[in-house]
Amino acid sequence: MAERGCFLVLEGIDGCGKTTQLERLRAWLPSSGLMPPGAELVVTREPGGTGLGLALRQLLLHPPGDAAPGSTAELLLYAADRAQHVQQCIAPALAAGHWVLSDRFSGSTAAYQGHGRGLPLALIDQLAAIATGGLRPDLTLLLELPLAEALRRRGARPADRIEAGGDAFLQRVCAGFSTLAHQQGWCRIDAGQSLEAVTAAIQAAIEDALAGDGCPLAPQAHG
Ligand code: T5A
Repeated sequence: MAERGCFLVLEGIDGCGKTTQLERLRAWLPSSGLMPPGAELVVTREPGGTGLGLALRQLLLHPPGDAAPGSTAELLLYAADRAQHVQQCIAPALAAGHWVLSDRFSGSTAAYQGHGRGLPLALIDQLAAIATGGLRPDLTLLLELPLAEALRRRGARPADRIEAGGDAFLQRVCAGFSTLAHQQGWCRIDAGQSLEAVTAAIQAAIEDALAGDGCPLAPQAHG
């Protein structure tokens, strides 16, 4: 049986550069010498890593007419997306020895619905345990960027429903991410540097985390 693969997650406020860095990791990781022979890299995201998830993503970010969810329904829809994502995509890939790199995971729910919307973090942890079946990332990398710079990078692109929550909401999310990183031992990356410097910092963090005994990496609290 193949050794379980490694599960890596990028987190951060909208516009911090996750998608850009994910593509750079997609190109770098398979040739980095870190992955065992035969292991493939599965690159995915939340919400929307499955067929069901794509439909939920549309409802969450671009709901039609009066279909916008309230905060509790929003929490449950993100949890449903994650449950399907873990069951259909992440867990089978890891079990087959492949590596999974996800743009967001449970940490986003704690930051946006917990710290941002003010829903109880203990409830969110319980829901995460149900949705993930206890699966945790081996390494969570937080791309930290001040909100003002994230908004500047978004530029004229229209805000989705979550981004439209306003600056105070997004500021709570930013602060929440930093608190979670501290509490849960995530790796913090200064995303305000140049693209190349951020990429180098991420690669060094992954190499450091893998140094020694390889994957699974040192266990972290719920990520
Ligand atoms: N959400 C998600 C929840 O509320 N709860 C949850 O549980 C989950 C899972 C998903 C939304 O759902 C919320 C959070 C989100 O609001 P999304 O469409 O998946 O949203 O997108 P975001 O994660 O918001 O991603 P974005 O595309 O908006 O931002 P990224 O991916 O962080 O940033 P990126 O790479 O697109 O870069 C943004 C711009 O900055 C430039 C890029 O070229 C681009 O123009 N850039 C840099 N510029 C200068 N220097 C650098 N170092 C740069 N890096 C990137």
